[in-house]
Amino acid sequence: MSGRMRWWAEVKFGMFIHWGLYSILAGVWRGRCVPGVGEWIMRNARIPVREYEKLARRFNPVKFDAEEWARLAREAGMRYVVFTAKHHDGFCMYDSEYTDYTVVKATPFGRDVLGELADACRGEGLRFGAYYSQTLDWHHPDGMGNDWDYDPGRKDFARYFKEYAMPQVEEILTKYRPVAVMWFDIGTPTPELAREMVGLVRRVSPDTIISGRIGHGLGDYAEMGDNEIPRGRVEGYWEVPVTLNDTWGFKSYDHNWKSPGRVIQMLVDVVSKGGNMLLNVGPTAEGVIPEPSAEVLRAVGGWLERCGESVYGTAPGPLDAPLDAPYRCTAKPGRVYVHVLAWPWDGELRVFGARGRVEVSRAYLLEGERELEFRWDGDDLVVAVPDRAPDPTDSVVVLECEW
Ligand code: FHN
Repeated sequence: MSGRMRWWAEVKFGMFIHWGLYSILAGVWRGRCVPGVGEWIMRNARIPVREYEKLARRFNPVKFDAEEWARLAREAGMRYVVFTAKHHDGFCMYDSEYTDYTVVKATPFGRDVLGELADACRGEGLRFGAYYSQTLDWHHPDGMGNDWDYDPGRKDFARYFKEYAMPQVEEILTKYRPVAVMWFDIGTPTPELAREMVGLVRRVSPDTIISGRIGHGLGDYAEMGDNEIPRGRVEGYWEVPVTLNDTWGFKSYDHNWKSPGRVIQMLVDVVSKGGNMLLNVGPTAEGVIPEPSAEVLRAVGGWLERCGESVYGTAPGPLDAPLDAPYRCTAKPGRVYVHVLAWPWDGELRVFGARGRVEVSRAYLLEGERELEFRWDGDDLVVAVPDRAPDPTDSVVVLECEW
């Protein structure tokens, strides 16, 4: 295992934060609800740069409290945070010397949001990472993606990349060090440019992990598609970014929150297949993480507090659950954790195809350590379980075993 990946492979669960000027619009432009994710509103409504820029004068998130956000992440059982330093709209949520289009210089708020958050996260024992949109920049005349203000034929993307994006990434890495992850997105148009960016990150901050969306296979881990959990186990390091509702940036009318149970089951599913889950929150323009998100996160944290041993520092282990099985498995040396996501009505938990893969010496419920009888039936291990699920979302049965 490469040294810089060690912590990342252990922690499993992180917080993604999408926050920027788009949170002011919250999905509405000129009285019209704009379909699509909130942070894409500039592009989806074709808002001219000169109009969109004016939002900066209205950005005054008086309720922003970096420590509260970091505490929430910790209480949720998350172990790292990735924050949008610059998203596709080009607005910098940190103090950049390469543009005035920043939260520090262009808003009445005038505070270095990223800096405050980085400090707060570290104070809570969390690793801090920065998201940086290296390819799409709808504000910069040479950035990619804005064809409503700028003529794509006249853009010099390589100039933008080398003279703006790379220096900004260098400044983030040095000014806010240590940056645990540089979370690039979308991919980079050419392998040459991607390689230059990777070289820069390695030179300036060798321990920083580079997300797979730098492209061309050059990242430290693979990034799955948004909300795309693979069907089965995937070898190597990987992560899936997940929304709590149907947007990354705040939308005032998106109330389609996932339940805590759903989030826990998704997390366990991801971890059982060898990945990390980066769960998003989209704070409001006032600087508040919407209460429904916070409630879900606290409930997930409560479960992790009790059952975290079956998640953190685990690996997929010797048993793969069939796709439609009502359980998922994680493992540590000497133990397999069977996460029962739908409790058997007949008192028998059947672990398929376990024979020959594990030598079980003991079975018990993780919470309360209640001993459970077990027997073999053909290739399956059958564990006698109580009538009622100890936890309706995920009751963990521990198998002490050789594997
Ligand atoms: O276009 C972005 C999107 O706004 C958001 O940041 C997600 C998060 O994974 N990444 C891109 C789409 O994949």
